[in-house]
Amino acid sequence: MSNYVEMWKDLGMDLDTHDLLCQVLPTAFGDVYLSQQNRPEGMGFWDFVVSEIHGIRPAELIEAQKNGQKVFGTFCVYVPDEVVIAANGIVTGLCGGSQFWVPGGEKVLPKSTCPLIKASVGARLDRTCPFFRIADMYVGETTCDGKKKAWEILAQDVPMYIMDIPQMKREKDIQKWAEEIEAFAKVVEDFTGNKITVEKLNEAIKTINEKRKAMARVFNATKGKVIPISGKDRLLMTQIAFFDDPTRCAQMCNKLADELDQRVKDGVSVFPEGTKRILLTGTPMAIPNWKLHHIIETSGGAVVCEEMCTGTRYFENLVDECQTTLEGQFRALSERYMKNNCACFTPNTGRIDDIVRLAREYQVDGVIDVNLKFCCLYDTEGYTVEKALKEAGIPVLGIETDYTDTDAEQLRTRIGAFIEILG
Ligand code: BJ8
Repeated sequence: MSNYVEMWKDLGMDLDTHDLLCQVLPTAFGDVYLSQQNRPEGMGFWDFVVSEIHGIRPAELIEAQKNGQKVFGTFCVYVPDEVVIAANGIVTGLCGGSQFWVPGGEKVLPKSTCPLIKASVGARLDRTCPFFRIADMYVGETTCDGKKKAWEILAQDVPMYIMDIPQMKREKDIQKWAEEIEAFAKVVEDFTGNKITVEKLNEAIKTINEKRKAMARVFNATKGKVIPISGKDRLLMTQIAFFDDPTRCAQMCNKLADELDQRVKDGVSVFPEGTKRILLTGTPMAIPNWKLHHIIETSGGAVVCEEMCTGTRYFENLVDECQTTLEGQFRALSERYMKNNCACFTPNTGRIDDIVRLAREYQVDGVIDVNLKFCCLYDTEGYTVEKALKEAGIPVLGIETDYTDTDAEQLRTRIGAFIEILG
């Protein structure tokens, strides 16, 4: 990584501890990513971003702050980026995906909290993540209990706004979410000092729709027999999409998708024929959580799609661009975001339908339903997911894991055995 020490010092980071993280990341990335053969050239952009992960984008954000822009840190795909962008703000994802941050979270949270929450809180409290230091405001949501309580801790030293998400999807819930989005828009206007107009919001809606379409193109490339990109590479693209500038993200994804389309035409696959096609479903995989993809793709499988928030839930469904009033736009945003299917909703039949649909669209041989330890929502929903898949005649394996490597060998054995029986 280039020299960003002065910037990290100014951000009040714990440099000694942060150095330890900077030392392990390149090796982990080399082992998991650079060891792959015949990667698309377009992945060079994402490799570069990872090599500068705590430098290049944070430096851009700080520059933007100097020019008067505000940075909003978010933790969930229900928070509408469009509203922030319409007020000339910037959104950055903040979810932690490394075991490195978990002990810091465990200092204040019960050990029986999901690793995603522990890592996110640890990254903030240990002062080892520049994105947490840079964000002017955090935006939480009332999805799961662990997050709700974590917000109270994070709110102690950063302005925190919490969106109250409905737990069902009736008409009145969709209307309620539209009202929550409107209330959030007012907070964003006050915080940035910028008015959200119909024109600005429409422009922001189009920007994020373009990003969604570009990401969808990359995913579409793995629907056929030829698999031109590994699941690991596609996951990296998705993980970084949460941090990057949305217009640049769309450009880079489109460029990658062009290359993948050409590869498909030329019959260039990154996996040998007969590799088993896997759909992953479950809890999100925040950067740098590459554990499961790596195990699957070095055990005779290829992850061709993720029904996850770090997957299809992030980009499927567009926001209607034809609304001419703010009220109509807030409603259109609500309708799109409420099509997301998080396990915090009840009933959540939309997610079950999505999984079966995606399994067919991506012609998978089997589904792996993954749960982050202590996420009781996805764990419980696993029962319905597995039942539906069995009824549809699609093989399924349910697993639970965390960010440590202690279960890696056991997972390798179970996943290897599952892949063995497919087809
Ligand atoms: S929309 S999945 S990003 S809430 S894994 S922290 S649910 S205990 S991350 Fe999520 Fe939004 Fe839902 Fe997606 Fe809680 Fe479960 Fe942990 Fe989770």
